[in-house]
Amino acid sequence: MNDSGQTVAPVDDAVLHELIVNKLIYSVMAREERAGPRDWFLATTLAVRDRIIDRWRLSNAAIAEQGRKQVCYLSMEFLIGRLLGDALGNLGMTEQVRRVLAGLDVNLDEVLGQEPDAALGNGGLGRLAACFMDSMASLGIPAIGYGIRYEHGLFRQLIRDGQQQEVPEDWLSLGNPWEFERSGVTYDIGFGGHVTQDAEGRLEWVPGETVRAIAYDTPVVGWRGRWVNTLRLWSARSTDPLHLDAFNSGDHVGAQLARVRAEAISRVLYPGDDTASGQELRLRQEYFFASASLQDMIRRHLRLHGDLLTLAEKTSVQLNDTHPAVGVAELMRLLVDVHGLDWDQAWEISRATFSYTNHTLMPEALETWAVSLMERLLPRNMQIIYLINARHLEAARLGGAGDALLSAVSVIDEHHGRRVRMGHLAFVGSHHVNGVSALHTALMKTTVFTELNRVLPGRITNKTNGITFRRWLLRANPGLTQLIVDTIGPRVLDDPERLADLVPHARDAGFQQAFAQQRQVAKQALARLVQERTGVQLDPQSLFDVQIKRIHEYKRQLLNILHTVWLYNAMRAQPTFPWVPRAKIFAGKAAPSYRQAKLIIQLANDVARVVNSDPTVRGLLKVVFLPNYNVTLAESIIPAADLSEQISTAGLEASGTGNMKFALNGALTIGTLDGANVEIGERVGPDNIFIFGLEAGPASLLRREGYDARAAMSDDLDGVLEAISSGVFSPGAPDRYRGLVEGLLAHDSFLVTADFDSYVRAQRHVETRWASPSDWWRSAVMNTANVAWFSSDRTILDYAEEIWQVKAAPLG
Ligand code: GL9
Repeated sequence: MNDSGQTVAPVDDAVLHELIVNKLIYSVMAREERAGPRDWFLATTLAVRDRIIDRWRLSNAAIAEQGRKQVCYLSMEFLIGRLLGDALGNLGMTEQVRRVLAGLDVNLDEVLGQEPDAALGNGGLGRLAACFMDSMASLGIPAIGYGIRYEHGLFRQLIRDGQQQEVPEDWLSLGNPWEFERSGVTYDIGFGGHVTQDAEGRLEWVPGETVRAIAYDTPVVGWRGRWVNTLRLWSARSTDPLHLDAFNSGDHVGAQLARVRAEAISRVLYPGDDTASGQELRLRQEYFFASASLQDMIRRHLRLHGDLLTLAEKTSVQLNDTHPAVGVAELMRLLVDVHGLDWDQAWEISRATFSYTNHTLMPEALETWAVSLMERLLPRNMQIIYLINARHLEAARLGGAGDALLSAVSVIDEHHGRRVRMGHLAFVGSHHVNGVSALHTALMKTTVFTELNRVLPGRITNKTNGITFRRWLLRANPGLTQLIVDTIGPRVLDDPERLADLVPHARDAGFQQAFAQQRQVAKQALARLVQERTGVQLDPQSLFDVQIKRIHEYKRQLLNILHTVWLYNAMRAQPTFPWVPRAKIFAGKAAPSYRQAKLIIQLANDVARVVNSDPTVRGLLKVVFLPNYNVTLAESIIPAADLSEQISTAGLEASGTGNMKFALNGALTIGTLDGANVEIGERVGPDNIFIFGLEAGPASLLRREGYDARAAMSDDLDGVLEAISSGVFSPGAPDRYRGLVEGLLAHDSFLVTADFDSYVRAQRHVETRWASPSDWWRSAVMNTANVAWFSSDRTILDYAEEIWQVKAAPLG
């Protein structure tokens, strides 16, 4: 890759060699002759990290000297994956480090493979936060990502007898060379206790329990090293680690209980998927990181600017979903109770500081907390929420709102046993509220936030998601990147809009062939990986049809499996038909408590076993479920995909971001008009995407009215469901899927059967296109050429201009 245009002073090979070897000797304490790949990973990372630190300090100095406004991105999840490849790529050092390591008889790819995949997130929401961090650093937008340093990230998924098993993930077990423990940056976080009043009538919270938050900082280096931001993750420590009396009197376990309880807060990431867990520990996590982050923000602001009245001019806090929404009450507590501002002033500052991103409309995912729990765990914050709500309702009443409207916009839900609506709290406490795709934002206004939007109009705005091209094209697909650079020049590396220069090449047979050749290379690599991990042999010439994402009913992996069974039935019925050879590739994790999602994983595996071992399909159809989907695996799969499955029930996928990664790498999308698929379709053009199924309006109507699958079912679908429910794929347990099929027929909540025929037709169009390579590859090129807008740099610039009012200005 192009190593020019760097702003970090280059070192020559001999110097770099020495830097790495010195780290090996003095920091890893290994001997060159006996060092293993893990030692080299540590030594290389430490050497590269040193290159980042000077820029990091310059970035921090620039913020202080120029008094620049800073973004605080509050997120429970940062799904960052591996960092070394990112850092090398952004510093333009990949080829140099490869060369230097080769001189030491060490293979860079093997070294990169040593890094654990940091899975501090569940899915799209957490990965978005990671892409945003890369973009903010690349654009030179001063930002701190605030989150939790989970000791255990998302569970590792094993597939045993076709079923998901969860094993704890252990990314820190061998140490983390990226992070800096900041033992001087700590805050005390209270829980429980009571609220007292002093002689002047001032309220004070006396917590019953205190937990200490300790900062761990990771540098986030931007493209060409132009700017370095901080990812600051909080770890929980007990303020009372050992009851020595109890310990000395023999109670060795009891003596540590307080510590265990406190440190549980940052022990493990909740493996929830779009659903609020309703667990007390989860609320403790949310408050813990929101409070620590806001205290840190205030301390920094006072150090740099001396006066909290200017807080909103110098800081913008983005709430990534409602998980940090308790921060709205916490900032008020800090400003009023701790720093002595009067309420109205504090509220004005607070609302000018916060903005909130909504990521889902699924009713079960809208977080609420029982008032009783809040009162017990966060008594002062609960009082503040009441005060915020009282003023908010009073303003609405003065504006003419009647009882029904007041009840709908209240932060307290009085209908389900008194609960705090965290989305409402975030909405009321923010100056902007954004959705993550055009469709999603429109639906926010007509569903969950209809009434709030009426009472507080103009707050809702759209910011369609994006992805960092540096990871998802430049690093994940170096072959295709090189082809693009050779064709339209290296400027595209800095300016994704240049991708449009590929349009004239879309019809060029030579270019199409070169494009297809890169896909072939990626497919061969993926086929090797699939063989290693599952034993299934894929034909790299076959159409790689890929669905990778969390397993969820609304994402409709089931629809894809039904099509797989349809193909299987059809191939057996017409063995001589010229079928398009296809590999159906699935990967994804199910929330451990989500039974239906786990059953869908089992069905995919059962179908795979039967289809792959049936000689009558002659290898024309293969099915694989790749275990333990994560960011690293996605980087291998996406460049190898021909077809991208984005088939959620319309209206239910807020945006999707995998859809953008596939299109960027030239896969064609088969999808519903849902989330960002709509905007992808607008950009690549209707001829270069396969759209099917009910649209959001009719789908929601049908879901409300109830869909009678049995009455409307085609013979094709009937045959598919019959095969599954009669045990064709589970001969040892013929009833395994009877309930699943009966459920579909009784109440098809996600309209799987309703969209089935339309989906099968769209899949036929896919095959027709595939059968004509020049048409297929023209469409593929048109995808890559037309999705520049989905760069997260564009998304972040939109946030910066409209919501945060911060300037992008990298170091010179
Ligand atoms: C999600 C939406 O479901 C996605 O459609 C969206 O692309 C991302 C990012 O905006 O946010 N909301 C959500 O709760 N998750 C999303 O992926 N879930 C997980 O991250 C598991």
